[in-house]
Amino acid sequence: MEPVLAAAERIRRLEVQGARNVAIAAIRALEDLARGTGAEDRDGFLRELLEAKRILFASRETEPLMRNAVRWVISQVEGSRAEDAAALAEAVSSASRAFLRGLEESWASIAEIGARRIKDGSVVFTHCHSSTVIAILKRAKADGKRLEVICTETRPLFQGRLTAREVLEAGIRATLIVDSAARSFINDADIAIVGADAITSEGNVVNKIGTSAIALMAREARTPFYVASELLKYDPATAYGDYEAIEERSPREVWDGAPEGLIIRNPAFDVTRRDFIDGIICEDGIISPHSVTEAVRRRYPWVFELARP
Ligand code: RUB
Repeated sequence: MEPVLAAAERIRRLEVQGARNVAIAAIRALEDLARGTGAEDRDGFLRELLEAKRILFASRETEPLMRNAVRWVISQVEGSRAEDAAALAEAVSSASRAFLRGLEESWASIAEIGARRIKDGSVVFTHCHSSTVIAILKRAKADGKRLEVICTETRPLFQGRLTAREVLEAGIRATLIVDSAARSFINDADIAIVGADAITSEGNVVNKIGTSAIALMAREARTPFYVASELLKYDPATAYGDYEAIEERSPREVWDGAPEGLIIRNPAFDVTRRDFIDGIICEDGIISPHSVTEAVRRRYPWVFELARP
């Protein structure tokens, strides 16, 4: 279980960050596990995969893309006729490759569609670090648009600095602000685009803490607010009645050495209601949050089947 435990630890410690990178790391861990498996038969191998699934699911709780990915890879192996370890490992590997290819294609489509929504000369506001948003910004630049980016620093772990660095490296002018300055700068933006960790069956979006306040401010300032997300960030458990769990992280991330007895709360994510989202930029195009369940049902029906309680 070594590669899986190591990947789960890197995910927990945020050495791997962002929903898409988390899902990719989890898939790669399954491949490594399969390649070095000590299992002697199919049952033993499948037991190992299920244990890996348990460990990966527990690493960060608000990551449905990772859960959908792991469920799908395991379902492909369960559906294969492979019996010996080498054939089973090959089944994991080919399912993983297929999944990652699909993810890559979705990512490229989202970049292309999102870039079209950015008008020449625009100022784009973003929050936290989303590899999907960065892909849109780079694509807009490659398409010849002149643009600049305002990014929040994103307390407590400053993922906004990563965004600022990547935007600058892409040759795009970037301004970094403290989170509490968002209202002062949202008027300067022509469009706000953020990523997503989870999309619920009602079309609400879970993303880095602070996102919902930015959506409210954007509405008040009449700045269009978009979410860039693969449809596979949809959490089918929410369609079956569950609430999306919001990860709460260590208080030490907020204040290491705080006075004894002080209560510090550190939720990693919050929920932005669909009414404040102008559109979800996904591989199907720009869709209304209201239609997200139907879009997922059409394109990825297995998402619901594999998560059935
Ligand atoms: C990252 C975050 C990102 C989404 C989307 O939070 O909220 O906006 O994960 O990222 P954390 P991507 O740093 O806590 O993981 O578009 O890369 O999937």
